[in-house]
Amino acid sequence: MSPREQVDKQEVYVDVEGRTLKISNLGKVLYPRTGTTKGEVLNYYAQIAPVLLPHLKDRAVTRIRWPHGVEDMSFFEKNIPGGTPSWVHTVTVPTTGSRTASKEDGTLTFPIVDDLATLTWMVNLAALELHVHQWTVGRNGRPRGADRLVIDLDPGEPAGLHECCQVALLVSDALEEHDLTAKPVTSGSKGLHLYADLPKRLPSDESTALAKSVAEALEKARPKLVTATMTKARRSGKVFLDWSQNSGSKTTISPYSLRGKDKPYVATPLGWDEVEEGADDPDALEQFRFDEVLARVEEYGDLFS
Ligand SMILES: [Mn+2]
Repeated sequence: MSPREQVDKQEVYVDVEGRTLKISNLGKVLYPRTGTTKGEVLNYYAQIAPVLLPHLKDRAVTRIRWPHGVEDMSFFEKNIPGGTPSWVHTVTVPTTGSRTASKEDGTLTFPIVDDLATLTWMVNLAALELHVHQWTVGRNGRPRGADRLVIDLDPGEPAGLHECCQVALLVSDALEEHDLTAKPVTSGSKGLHLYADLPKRLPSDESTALAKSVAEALEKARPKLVTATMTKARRSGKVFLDWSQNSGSKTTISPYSLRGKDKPYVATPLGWDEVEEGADDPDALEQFRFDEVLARVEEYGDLFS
């Protein structure tokens, strides 16, 4: 979809793995600060798909859409939108407790992004951010337990990525005591996410409890650097360990998803050597833009695999 005459048209039809998709407004600028167009966003997702799709596999996806670009309004979307093609795979789950935005029958129907056609269809709707649950969907189409744990490291100013790296090393050691190996990913926003594959699936309330106990133990051990409490006022200069994203109703930005920030930053898997450098040197690590992430994958492969 690169030829200029196509870019200038409002709508083009593209064939993606045998599906015909109508793609619109390729020239529309979605990131005004960098002039990044919807065509470039679609191109990023097409190029990153080989490493992104395995991490979206079998997971219900919540999207954040910016129809008029990142300087305009955005909205969260859980249910599949009207006009969803019949070939898009979905999972329907009951809405319980804190789950909101339910349909009248008390369920939510999420899309599952398991191929390039579904990814392209979704990104064409200006779904810049793809957020996934930590539980997966089984072959029978029903939700299973969580297969991984996530801890979200959110820095409270003036803390930043540097402090997140220091705390990530502590969290990694703490998880190792539970025989869990942490994998670091920049959030594409201010912080860092740590994931650990679970040796056996856990109900979401159990993985949440495990993450909470790790966070609270670290808060106790390093109270000047770490907080496990949501309250913003208590975060100043510290790193908040958000354990709550393991909840069955919550989602975290997927590795390799773009963010709807002022620049096209991406949630980027890191090597632990990079985290160590980031912990030593405040200037060593910054959030990565999409072009940098494509170059990293070219060079290192998928650091999250
Ligand atoms: Mn966060």
